[in-house]
Amino acid sequence: MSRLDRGWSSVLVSLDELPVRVRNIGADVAVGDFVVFGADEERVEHVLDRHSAFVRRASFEGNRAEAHTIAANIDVVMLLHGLTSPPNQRRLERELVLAWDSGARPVVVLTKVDLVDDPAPTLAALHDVAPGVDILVASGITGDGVEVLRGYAASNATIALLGASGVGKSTLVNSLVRHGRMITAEVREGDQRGRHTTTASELIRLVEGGWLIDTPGVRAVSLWSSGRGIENAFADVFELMDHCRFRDCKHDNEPDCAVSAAVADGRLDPKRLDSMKRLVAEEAALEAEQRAQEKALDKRGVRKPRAVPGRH
Ligand SMILES: Nc1nc2c(ncn2[C@@H]2O[C@H](COP(=O)(O)OP(=O)(O)OP(=O)(O)O)[C@@H](O)[C@H]2O)c(=O)[nH]1
Ligand SMILES: [Mg+2]
Ligand SMILES: [Zn+2]
Repeated sequence: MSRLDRGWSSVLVSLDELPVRVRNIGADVAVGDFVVFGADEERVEHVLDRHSAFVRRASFEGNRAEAHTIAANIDVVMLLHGLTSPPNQRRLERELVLAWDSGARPVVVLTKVDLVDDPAPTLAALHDVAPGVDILVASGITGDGVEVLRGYAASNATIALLGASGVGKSTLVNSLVRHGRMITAEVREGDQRGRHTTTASELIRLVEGGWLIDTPGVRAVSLWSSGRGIENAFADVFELMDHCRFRDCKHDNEPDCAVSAAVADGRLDPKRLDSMKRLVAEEAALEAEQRAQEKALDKRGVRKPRAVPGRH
């Protein structure tokens, strides 16, 4: 599935033909999905199991917890942050939880390196909240760092580019494919906010092999699936937790708490600990909501499968 518009899926049948447009009434499809459609090319009939998927909680529709799959069957998730804005550690932490839960490999890309004198302070700030994750700098305008990014598509991998509106996702896609295909637009002077230029996710082929998925900028990244995302995204804190005296330590005032000790001597930012606790609580609340919803559906006898992506 190469592009998703309201009610319609564009499906690539072969590399030399234009995509076929089919209706996706009732089908839960996302860009990157492999789908089966009827002989009459009318509608998507079946979506094949995904090996990975980047799923967030959809913007609140009433009170229901709904999943929104941004991209499916991806190998690498590139989380883009612009160097022209102050580093947003809290946003990156959230994105990393979702990225680890997607089953794909997360990579952080700091864009617009041509516009700053020294990317080092931002790099350092984000490095602290991204243990075990590559952080790269690039410019979609000058092409700096783009060759390194292209390397992540080796062996025909699929890369999804995610990030707030205006960070330069489409500009980077254009630079990676070497021809200006995606439409881009200038950010607002004062606050660097984008204008939500890209409105549909789209799959684009790299001539040397591999695929890119450009996505519309999202403002909010709310948690959805709960696998080992938090554990991976906060691997540094979990490592400390192994050394607390009590297994059920809350890291508040307990004696021999390795986490509090790390906060006290400056090895762990207390804001990062708070942030992790908030995400754990958000995940617990979501799980409770999902359970309640499933129960309600069971009662009415219409059980809807939960969109939890498969893991490697
Ligand atoms: N100087 C410079 N400008 C950039 C770079 N990347 C993006 N821009 C500019 O930033 C603006 C926004 O870029 P887009 O590529 O449209 O951003 P986007 O992330 O696709 O935004 P949405 O589609 O709205 O989500 C455009 O004016 C780009 O020219 C970069 O590396 N260097
Ligand atoms: Mg765009
Ligand atoms: Zn503790």
